[in-house]
Amino acid sequence: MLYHLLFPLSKYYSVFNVFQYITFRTIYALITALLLSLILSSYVIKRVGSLRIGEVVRQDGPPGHISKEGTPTMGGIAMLIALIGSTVLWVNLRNPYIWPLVLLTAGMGVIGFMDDYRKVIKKRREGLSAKTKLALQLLISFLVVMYLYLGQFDTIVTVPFFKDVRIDMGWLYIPFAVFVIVGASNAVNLTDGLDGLATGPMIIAAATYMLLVYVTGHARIADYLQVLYVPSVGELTIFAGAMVGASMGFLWFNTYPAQIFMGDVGSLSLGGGLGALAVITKHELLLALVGGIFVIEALSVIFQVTSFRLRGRRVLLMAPIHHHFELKGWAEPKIIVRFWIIAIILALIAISTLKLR
Ligand code: 57M
Repeated sequence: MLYHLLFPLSKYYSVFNVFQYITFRTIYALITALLLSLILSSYVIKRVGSLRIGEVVRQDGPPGHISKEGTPTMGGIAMLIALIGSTVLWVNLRNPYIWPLVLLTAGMGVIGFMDDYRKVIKKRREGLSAKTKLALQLLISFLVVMYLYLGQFDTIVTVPFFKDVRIDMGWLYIPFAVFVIVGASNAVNLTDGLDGLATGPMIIAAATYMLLVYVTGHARIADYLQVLYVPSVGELTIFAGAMVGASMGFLWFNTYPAQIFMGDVGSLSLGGGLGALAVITKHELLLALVGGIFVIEALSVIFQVTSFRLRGRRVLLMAPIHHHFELKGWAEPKIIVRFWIIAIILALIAISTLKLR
C-alpha cells in the first residue's frame, strides 16, 4: 500500500525513490511485523488470560507439561495479522504471486482457528477431526496450486547440489506442490510442542527464504549463480521478511517459559505459508533442508506410528522426537536450543547450495 502511495511521489521528491527497492521494503516489513506482533501478542495474553480460556494440556504427555495448563493460546492470530498486515503495507499489491500466497496462509489459519476454537473455547478435546483438517488443507492448497498451474507456472523442479538436473514434472507438479504445502503445514504443527521449538526454526527458515527468494527474483544474480530465475518473484522477499518479524515478535513471549502458545491457527498457517513460498519461488526440494527440523519431527512421528502398528514396538520413548528427549530427562530449554542450532546449520547448508553445484 505504501509502495502505491509513496513511490509515485518520487517524481517530485527523489527521497521516495527508496520505495522501489525490495531490500528497503523487506527491512521495514520485518520491523513493522515485529512491532505489530509484539503489541498484538501482549494483547492476546491479557485478553485470553482475563477470559480464562487457555491451553488444555493432554494428560498422557510428558509430566512437565501439566503445569502449562491454562497458558494463553491462539497467539497465532497475532502473528497472522502482523504478517499479513505488514505484507499488505509494504508489498506491490499488483504482484501476481502475492495474493495466492497471502490467501493460502490466511486459509490455513482459518482451518487452525476452527480447530483451536473447538478445543479451547468449546472445550471439545478432539477439535476438528484429523480427516476434516487434512481435507480442508488439501482443498486450499489444490486451489492455489491450480491457480498457479493455469497461469503458465513453471513445472520444472530443480535439484539442490545438481545444477544440471532439472525435472519437468508436467501435471504431476500439481500433487507434488500440494504435498509440499500440506506437508510443511503439518510438520510445523507437529514441531510446535515445546516453548519456541517451532517459532525459532520458523524464523531461521523464513530468513533463509528471504535470501533465496531475492536471488531467484533478481535476473542478474540468478544468472550469475545459475539459479532458475522466476520473474516477479522477488517481491515475495517482503513476505518472507514479514514472516521473520512476526515470528520474532511472537517468540518474545513464546520463549521458555512461554507466556503464550501459537495454537493451530499459527502453526498451520505459518507452515503452509512457508511451503507455498518454497513452491512459488521454485525451491521446493530445498525446503527439506531449510526446514530440516520440521522434517525430522514429521519423520519421527511416521517412524513411531509405523513401527507401533507393524511391530507393536516404539522406536522412540514418545513421538514427536522432542518428547523422546524430554522423557530421557533433558531440560526443556536444552532441547529447544539444540534444535535451533541444528536448524541454523541446516539452513547454512541450504544456502551453500547456491554455490555448491
Ligand atoms: C499438536 N500439540 C501439542 C499448542 C500449540 C500423530 C501424533 C504423533 C500427533 C501429535 C500431535 O497431535 N501433534 C500436533 C501438538 C500441544 O500444543 C498445542 O498445539 C498447538 C500446535 N498445534 O500451539 O496450542 C502441547 O504442546 C506443548 N507446547 C509447549 N510450548 C509451546 O510453545 O509446551 C506447545 C507449544 C501443549 C503444550 O504442552 O499443550 C501437543 O503436543 O499436544 N501427537 C502427539 O504429539 C502425542 N504423541 C503420541 O501420541 N505419540 C505416540 C505415537 C505412537 C502416535 C507415542 O509416541 O506413543 C503426544 N502429545 C502430547 N502428549 N501432548 C502424546 C502425549
